[in-house]
Amino acid sequence: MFSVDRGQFGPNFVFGAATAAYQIEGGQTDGRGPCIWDTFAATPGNVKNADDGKTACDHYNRWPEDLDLIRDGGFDGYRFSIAWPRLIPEGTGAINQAGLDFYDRLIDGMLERGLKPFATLYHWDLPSALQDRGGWMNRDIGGWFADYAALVGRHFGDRLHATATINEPWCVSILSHILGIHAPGYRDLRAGARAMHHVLYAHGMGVDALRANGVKNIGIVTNLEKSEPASDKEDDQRAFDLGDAMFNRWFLGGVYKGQYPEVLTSILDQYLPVDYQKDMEIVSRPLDWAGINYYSRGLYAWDASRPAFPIKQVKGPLPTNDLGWEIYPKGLTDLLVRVSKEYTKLPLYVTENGMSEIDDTRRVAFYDDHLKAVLEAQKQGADVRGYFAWSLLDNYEWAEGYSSRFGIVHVDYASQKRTPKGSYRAFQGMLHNTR
Ligand code: IFM
Repeated sequence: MFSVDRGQFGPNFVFGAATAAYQIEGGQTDGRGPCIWDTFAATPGNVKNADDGKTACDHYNRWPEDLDLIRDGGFDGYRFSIAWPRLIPEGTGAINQAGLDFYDRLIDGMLERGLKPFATLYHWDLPSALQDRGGWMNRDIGGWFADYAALVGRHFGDRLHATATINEPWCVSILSHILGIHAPGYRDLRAGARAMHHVLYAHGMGVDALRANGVKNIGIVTNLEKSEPASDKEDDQRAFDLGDAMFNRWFLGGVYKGQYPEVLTSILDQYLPVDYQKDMEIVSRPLDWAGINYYSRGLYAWDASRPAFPIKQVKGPLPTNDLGWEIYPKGLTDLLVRVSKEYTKLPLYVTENGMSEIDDTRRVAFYDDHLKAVLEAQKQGADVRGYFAWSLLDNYEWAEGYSSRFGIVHVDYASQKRTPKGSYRAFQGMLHNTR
């Protein structure tokens, strides 16, 4: 049971559950093209147990059961992503009718069940053919993404309640091109700097293409971290400033102010695309809502042994989830308030929040504490309009494979049986009969 009541969040507050295509769909048939996660996962050492998304939760076939679970949980909305390589197998050019048909069924299935579709266009499954052409390092991705967004807009736009261009541009760029942890697995500053700009440029191009095709209610989903200094020492304060710029201010500043933080451009200038400044108007196209994914905080200390970025993240003293991420509900309040004070007055949605954990009683407490943190943010003036649990199902947790379980519904991967956990029941208890 949660200690909060849905009435406290306001009359039109949207409660939802979230997933992403590669993490749950499987169904790599019917003309879907390969994506960067297929080969990244096939490369030894990249993913725990060499797990891949070939079958995942078989949502491609079992979607009616999954939508029933969302409806029966009392949720108002479903945040899902569309797989670019399912619609356009080579990333550009020929369209896969079976892909359009799948998302037609899925979106109509949501509407039939009274669920609001919150679509995300890009949740990391870049068509491999585009990676061959440089992927996020190539400025042409602005046009490729705009063409894909136009197709989504034309075909599905009038049935979508809300549309996000990109999920977590920090992951798309820094985690995947500088830290090498996600596909395509680069550890290269030039690759990273290019991806950091192109992902936001493509976002802006996508916004224009969606709007030109009549889509309303457009946003982007940034993953934010509550960055803090590891100590009061001046060096750690400087480390925090740089860490916060990398994680938060680059993306928030770009999208909502058309400006990147100087502390970072001064380091990355030599690697950023020439004349990137000319794109900033596109990067900061007006939006209709702002999505924020929140999981943890980051503690930063100075580390002189790393000349380009003299910072490191250190472990903090707070309880953690089973991936070692500190649990810090106050961070969610602080970030929501910060975004609404410093960046945008748009309606805010917590588009992901959740916990990797086997012991579900800890997950119930996690959700309860974070829901209270949302109420506190509202009290402090943040215009928060929705909250999505990550995730509906246990699923493919990227480099962690299937060993990490974020679901409020347990998935037995051998039988594909879904079993609601206590956390699902807690949401159901709070939401039941109130839609
Ligand atoms: O599973 C991911 C999701 O794809 C994006 N946001 C964070 C989640 C947990 O790591």
